[in-house]
Amino acid sequence: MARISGRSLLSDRGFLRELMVRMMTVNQFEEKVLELFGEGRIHGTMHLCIGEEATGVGTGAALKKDDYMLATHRGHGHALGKGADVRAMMAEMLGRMEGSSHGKGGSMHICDFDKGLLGANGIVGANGPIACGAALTIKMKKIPDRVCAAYLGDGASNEGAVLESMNLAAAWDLPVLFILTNNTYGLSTPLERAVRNTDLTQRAAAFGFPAWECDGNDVLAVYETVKKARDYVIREKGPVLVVEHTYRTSGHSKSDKNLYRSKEEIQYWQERNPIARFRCFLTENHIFSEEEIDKMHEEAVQAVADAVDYASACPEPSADSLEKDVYAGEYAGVYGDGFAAGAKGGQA
Ligand SMILES: Cc1ncc(C[n+]2csc(CCOP(=O)(O)OP(=O)(O)O)c2C)c(N)n1
Ligand SMILES: [Mg+2]
Repeated sequence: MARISGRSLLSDRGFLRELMVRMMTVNQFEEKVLELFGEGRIHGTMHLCIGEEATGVGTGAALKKDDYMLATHRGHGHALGKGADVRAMMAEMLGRMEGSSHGKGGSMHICDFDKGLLGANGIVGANGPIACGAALTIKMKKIPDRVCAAYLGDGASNEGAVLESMNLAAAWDLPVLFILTNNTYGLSTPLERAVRNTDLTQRAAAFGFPAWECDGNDVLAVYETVKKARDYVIREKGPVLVVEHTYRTSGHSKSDKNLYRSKEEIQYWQERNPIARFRCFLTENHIFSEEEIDKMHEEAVQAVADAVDYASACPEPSADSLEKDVYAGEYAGVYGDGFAAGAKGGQA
């Protein structure tokens, strides 16, 4: 089993504990929503990040609270990693009023503005342009020490909108941190069938900005790499790309029958999952005992169980609120008078 980096962090037990509890919470959240979906309590579809827990948690830990962040369709771990409220997320999954989008969005519309999470997005690649907008706000308002982190998948990295955003962020010196989670598949297509050049860090070089890559199943490597990249964005006032190599052991979405990959391949990665690896690291280095780590697991189980109890007791949105919270019009003022005038005139 590959060694985990991060020796200099060994003495910060509180931080290491927090990383582990968060990864376990992401994992428990995923297992629980899968169960609730099976019981018919969650509608639509959802994309789980089982096997990728270190990417959202390691990245989120390296971002500051006020940093903006945009999650993908596979965004539960991104959101929880940034500190999003578990109860509000579960309420959203169950379609309740107390959900982060008042129960009208579900899995792909999780947001938490207080934590900088501007939203998850079901449109593959859309985070690129939105990140440029958020980063332009940071730049124009001269907000100090803030970046906008945009998650993208390996599949999304071939979208025109993403490549155009990378160019724009570079040309306009925007503080965008592109976080590319390379889980080696875009739906059922392996990376090497989608591109000739599988070195995704070279995307950044093409547009004139730096990139770093890391083992995305090693939570400390992710944390250290994103921290270094964030520092660069702040110091140099321009974009950076981080490529986090990982693997999704869950299916692409609820309808995936896993026909494009072997059981052996999935099992290989299950054995290298980030939570098991971090457990080994913590016990082998005598930082925590097995019993202490079991307690962390129990804490995560409890947090998710509490969220389900809370969400189950919340009301569903009423039928007469069907159009509320759905269209941009009522928020037009947020974007300034120009947008509001356009919206009223039917042109927005
Ligand atoms: C613009 C757009 N095209 C296609 C889809 C359908 N779709 C949903 S997820 C997905 C694969 C995305 O792959 P990747 O970016 O690698 O993210 P991953 O699912 O692996 O996390 C596709 C093609 C979509 N939602 N949006
Ligand atoms: Mg992918």
